[in-house]
Amino acid sequence: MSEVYVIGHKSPDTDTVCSAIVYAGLKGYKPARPGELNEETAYVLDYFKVPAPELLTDAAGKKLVLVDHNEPAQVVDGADKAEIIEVLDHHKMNFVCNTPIYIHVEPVGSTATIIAKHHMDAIKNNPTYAGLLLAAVLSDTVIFKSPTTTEEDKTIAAELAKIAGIPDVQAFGIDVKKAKASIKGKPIADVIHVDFKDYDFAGKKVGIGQTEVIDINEVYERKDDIVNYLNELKNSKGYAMVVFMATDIIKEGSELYFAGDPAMMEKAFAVKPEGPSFWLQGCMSRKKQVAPPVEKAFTS
Ligand SMILES: [Mn+2]
Repeated sequence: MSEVYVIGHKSPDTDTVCSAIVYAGLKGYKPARPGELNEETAYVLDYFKVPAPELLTDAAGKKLVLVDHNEPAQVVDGADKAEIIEVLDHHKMNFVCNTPIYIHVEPVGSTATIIAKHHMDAIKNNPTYAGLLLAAVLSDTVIFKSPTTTEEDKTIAAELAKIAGIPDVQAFGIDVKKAKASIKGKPIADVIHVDFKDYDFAGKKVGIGQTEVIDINEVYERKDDIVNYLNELKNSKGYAMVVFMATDIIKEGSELYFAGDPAMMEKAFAVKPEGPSFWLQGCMSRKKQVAPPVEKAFTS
């Protein structure tokens, strides 16, 4: 049998990378990533002394397990010429397959939660896997502050922390988040693309990026750069709309920058934008609070 790669979404994040590593380890497959690690994930892998998965930018001819995504626009290049044998995810389904395959989706805060829940017996004896999965749960749920968080995420995180020997889950979560929660000195293109997802909403290409910061003022200082870049991206890459969420994890809200028709944003969020951005208190989750209303605005 040819080798099976377990791979997460483009602009890989901690959940996508750690889930790929652990699931591949449990199944005897090979972990891979479709792009560069972000600083947070690099911090986590370094913390647990785990090497980065192999970089795979063309999956043509490979057998794949997709973790933490299923939107075709987010899948590694070449996947249309690959054989996808399984999908393990916690996002809404936008996936069509012409043969029966294993699909496992649960509405929980991270893919890591699903893996931990169903493989706890094996993870019990592996503090490194437990630590990687714990970091992924904390990352995706923004230390349980995101509205995507479920009771199951919290219970499983507590169990993983015990196995990994991490006494203070909150403090560990803040260390993980801090690793990339600043945009100081970074090129705006990098800030926007480090966590950027493409969607197809009723045939329209929409991109939504997100960054998390400890202090939103460092974002406000670079407002003009952000707005110019979003407009340039929209016009050069054929987007109908580009949105950038700058999420303040302490204030628990996001400044939403956009390039596109303001009427669409008004339709989506019931806020009349008075410029190229607006603040949404309580908005932390692209998956739950931004992508669905934008999709609805485009389809209704
Ligand atoms: Mn995830």
